[in-house]
Amino acid sequence: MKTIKITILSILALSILICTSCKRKGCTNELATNYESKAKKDDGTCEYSDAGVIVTLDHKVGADDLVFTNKFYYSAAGHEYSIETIKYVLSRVTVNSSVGDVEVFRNIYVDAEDENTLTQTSTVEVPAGDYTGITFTFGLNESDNIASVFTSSPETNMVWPDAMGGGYHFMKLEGFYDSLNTNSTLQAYNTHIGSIDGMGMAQENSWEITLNESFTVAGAHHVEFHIEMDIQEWFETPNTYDFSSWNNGTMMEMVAQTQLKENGQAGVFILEEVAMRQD
Ligand SMILES: [Cu+2]
Repeated sequence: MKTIKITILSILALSILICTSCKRKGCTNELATNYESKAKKDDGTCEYSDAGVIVTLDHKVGADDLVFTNKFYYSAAGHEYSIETIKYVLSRVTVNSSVGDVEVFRNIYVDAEDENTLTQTSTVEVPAGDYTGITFTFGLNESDNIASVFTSSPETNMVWPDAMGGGYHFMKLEGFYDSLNTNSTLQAYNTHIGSIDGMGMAQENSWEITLNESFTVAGAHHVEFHIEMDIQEWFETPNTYDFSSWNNGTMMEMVAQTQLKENGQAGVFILEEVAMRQD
């Protein structure tokens, strides 16, 4: 009787042992840092490494691709216009999550004509986890908009006159438009935006933009944000911006600055995609 009992017990013990080893638990996600190739059942212990951040900037004009100089676009005000230059500054680029935001860039300088500025790689990594989107400032906020923020060219070429408050242009968007009144003669437009504080005028012209999209960083080597600027939107919504309403420049035209600011806050920037890269 005793022998039978022992036999039953050892069979039981053996089967438990076999069962445990055949259903070994552990992390079953190959992208995790603690992936266990022999694990059959995931026990929720997977851990992931931090991911680098890449921001790419894409420029469109309505439905069209941006082509410099040789292409004319139609503005909502009825002008044909070309684009010769588009340079701008974004700052305090921050990836958002419910457990804490991570600033990945303090400043980004973009020249749409310079390929090197269209892909920006951060030195900061974001921890694995769930995220809700990305926030950045168009231009430089009041405390950041100081002379020492940029120290070398081409960024320093964005300098804003001291008499108008100093700091930097937030954007230079320039080209030519047809003059509806004088017919075929092309006129230059200089859409320059920056914060104004001087010559009897004051207006803060930087603003924060949040682009929401839920994503999870888990096992990606890089998380890549594809941000698009729709240049047409600077001139369209909610204000129909008319190049011919201003003289050569807009820097001292408060109404122009306000129209551009309101349009910029509306729909100029779009988050096209958040892509996870394994490389
Ligand atoms: Cu200017």
